[in-house]
Amino acid sequence: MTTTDIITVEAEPYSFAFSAATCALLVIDMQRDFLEPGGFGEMLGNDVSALRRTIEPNQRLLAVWRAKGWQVIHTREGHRPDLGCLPPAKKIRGRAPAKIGDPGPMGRILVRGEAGHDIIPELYPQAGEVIIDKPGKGAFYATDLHAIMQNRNIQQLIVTGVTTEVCVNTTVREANDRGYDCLVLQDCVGSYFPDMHEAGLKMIKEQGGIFGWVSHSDRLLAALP
Ligand code: TIU
Repeated sequence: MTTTDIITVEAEPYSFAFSAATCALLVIDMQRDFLEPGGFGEMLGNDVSALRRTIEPNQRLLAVWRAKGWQVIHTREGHRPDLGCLPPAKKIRGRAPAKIGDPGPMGRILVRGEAGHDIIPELYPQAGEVIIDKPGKGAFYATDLHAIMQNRNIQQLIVTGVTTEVCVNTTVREANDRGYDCLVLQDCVGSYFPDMHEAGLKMIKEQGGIFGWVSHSDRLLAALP
């Protein structure tokens, strides 16, 4: 097998084909503030166990991907310490008592450099893996992700992370409009809300895969050489 050989994964609405040379694993926002008890997500009243079920399958996939030497990109949602990249509209949205930039249980909420903003230890990036710090829900908006993908000739993304209907969906839509193919792994993405998770996956794969493909990490792993 060479990295240019085509790998075909069973997926919906039909099989997804990629070559390892032009594909990256994109792990979205697996941050302590979203996944850990005591973080921002839980402070807002959410059940973090719904997200934590994605940790194990992501670990399994990452281990295989890394062993093959294939490309990995991580993202983190958050803002500069001076909050210069935080739109006032985003700060006040939701009328929550604790806002982005305020002190939280793991440092200032969703501020770069704070403990809660960082990626959970179970999926911590390794040397050589790209980390994209993004101020929005989508990983392309106001980041250099598109440039990095162009420079590395990445044309397809295997997408995992949280949350299915927010940052995963926004990123897949942004990628689709830039001409990239995305395969979303249903067991490796999660939402605080089961119905939103299901709807988020459906929106991607309906209408002939209008934004991309949906599969399961078991199917992807079974397809790998
Ligand atoms: N990463 C991500 O999805 N950020 C969010 O704010 N998600 C919510 O579900 N709120």
